[in-house]
Amino acid sequence: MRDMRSSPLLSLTSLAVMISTQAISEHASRDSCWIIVHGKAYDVTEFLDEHPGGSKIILKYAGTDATDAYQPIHPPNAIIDNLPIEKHLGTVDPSTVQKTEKVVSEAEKQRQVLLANRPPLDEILNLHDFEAVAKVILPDKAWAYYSSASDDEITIRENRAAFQRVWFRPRILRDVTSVDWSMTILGQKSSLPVYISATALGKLGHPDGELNLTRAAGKHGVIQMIPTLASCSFDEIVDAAQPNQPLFLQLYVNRDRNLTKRYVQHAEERGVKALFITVDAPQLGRREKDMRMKFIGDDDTAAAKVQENQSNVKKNEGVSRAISSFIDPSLSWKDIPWFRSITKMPIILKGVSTPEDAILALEAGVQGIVLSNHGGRQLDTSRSGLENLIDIVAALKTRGPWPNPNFSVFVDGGVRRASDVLKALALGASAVGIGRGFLYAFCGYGEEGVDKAIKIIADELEMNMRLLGARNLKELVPEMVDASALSSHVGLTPKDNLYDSTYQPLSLAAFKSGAKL
Ligand SMILES: Cc1cc2nc3c(=O)[nH]c(=O)nc-3n(C[C@H](O)[C@H](O)[C@H](O)COP(=O)(O)O)c2cc1C
Ligand SMILES: *[C@@H]1O[C@H](CO)[C@@H](O)[C@H](O)[C@H]1NC(C)=O
Ligand SMILES: *[C@@H]1O[C@H](CO)[C@@H](O)[C@H](O)[C@H]1NC(C)=O
Ligand SMILES: *[C@@H]1O[C@H](CO)[C@@H](O)[C@H](O)[C@H]1NC(C)=O
Ligand SMILES: CC(=O)N[C@H]1CO[C@H](CO)[C@@H](O)[C@@H]1O
Repeated sequence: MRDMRSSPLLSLTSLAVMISTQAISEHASRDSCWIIVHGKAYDVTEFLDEHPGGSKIILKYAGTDATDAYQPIHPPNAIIDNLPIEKHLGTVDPSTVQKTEKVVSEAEKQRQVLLANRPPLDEILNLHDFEAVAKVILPDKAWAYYSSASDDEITIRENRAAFQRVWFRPRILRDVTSVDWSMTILGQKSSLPVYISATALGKLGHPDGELNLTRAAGKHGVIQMIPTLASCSFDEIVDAAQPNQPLFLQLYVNRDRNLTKRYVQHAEERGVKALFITVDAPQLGRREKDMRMKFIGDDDTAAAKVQENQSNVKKNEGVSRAISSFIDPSLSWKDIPWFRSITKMPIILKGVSTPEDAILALEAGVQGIVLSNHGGRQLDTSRSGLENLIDIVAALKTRGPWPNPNFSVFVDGGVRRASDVLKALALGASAVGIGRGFLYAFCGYGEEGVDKAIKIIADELEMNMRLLGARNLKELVPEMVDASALSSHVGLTPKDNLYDSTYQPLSLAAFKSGAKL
């Protein structure tokens, strides 16, 4: 059967077939499991155990339409690309589809009310405000996936705290009437010394997914890094961009290098300007808020009509793990020459933490590195990118001219204020990435939210550069900051009230409701 996978004839026949919902509903068991996605029927029986998210979630929709559950966490083509063609059963006969009223849960109704009553945009004064709104209006699963970090979430909090261990040493009387923060990132014009870092699964938080991020970025001359695991397809995102709008691509490397090669070369053909290979995620971190949410969600599967054999079921492990099993943990320095052979795009390694690896990257001939701990989502208690910047810049200075026009050093993690950006630049960063700040902006307010986030950063940059006495980014020098406390992991930092009020503490395993002591 398997060799029929590529038969175009079969593909044409199966598309022409019309199947009634009645016929599909008869395949609602582990032995024969059909589902509907985007109006097409698929036989997923043999795929059940291969599904990265486990079989249970598919079985919940056995014999029925799974589109609503599928859509936010899979690129549109995932099922088409992953199932052999003989499992593509055909098109669902529309005349057999019952137009049922969707049952809206109480929680969802309440969420809609809160969404309608969110603060007007002109009352949003900073990036923390977007986060506070997102925390209230996002479905629980989306908030858990976005806000979570690994293990005890020490690193995500350290990412913020590190900025507060760096203090300014402002210069005065420099005629700061006009200040200018425009620059280029990897040769591309950028209106801010900030780019939008890749965050997966935009549709969990907003029905338009990543697209309004792309539009706002285009409007304001900001560069967006497209995630491999975007909810919208790569081409949808590129189509939403303006002609010549620079875009970067974040890459998770697939075990099947032919797929990786095709993906990278397609991106290059479509004009993507740089390839950021994520190197800190051979396996995704355990993000316990996300994992717990999955367990809570599983309660409604009790109602699922299909009984699972529990000993067969892999434990569901949250959205993160569900989507990431294709990532190749064997990725190594030996692969870098291969990447350089398949693309002319600049290659940047995202997720470097040590001077040793920074030097290896330089020697491997890549064009830059991102000092990042993946927003605290990977190795917990790893240091912040900002702290690593100090050692890494010192090491790179011993290997040629600094700043090196051919080797960029980016930093991300915990950036919420322009003052954070300026500290990183003063300490030698080429530019800074922001993940959650922009993500939360579009969750709450779509394209306008991202417009506003960009404007907030620009306003803060203007004020802070004036107060710091830097008229342009070249004038941001290490002498403008006191980073002497940065590597001290003891002692007090001032309380970060805004951040702390949106930070959701982890919780422990919960007893079943109704349990009596
Ligand atoms: C919800 C979410 C999803 C992310 N997905 C990816 C991803 O798919 N690939 C990747 O390289 N980094 C990913 N990141 C990490 C970001 O690119 C970036 O390193 C991080 O968000 C920076 O920290 P910040 O959120 O505090 O700005 C993700 C981060 C978040 C919050
Ligand atoms: C990858 O492509 C090469 C050449 O096109 C082919 O020989 C090889 O079998 C392919 N590998 C996989 C895993 O498909
Ligand atoms: C459940 O699966 C286990 C392991 O595959 C098997 O030994 C057992 O017989 C199954 N139980 C039922 C009720 O199907
Ligand atoms: C940067 O690359 C160019 C072109 O390869 C080279 O001529 C130049 O010397 C390099 N500069 C540094 C500082 O390495
Ligand atoms: C919420 C939001 O801003 N959505 C917008 C996304 O972009 C499309 C097209 O520009 C708009 O129609 C939506 O309103």
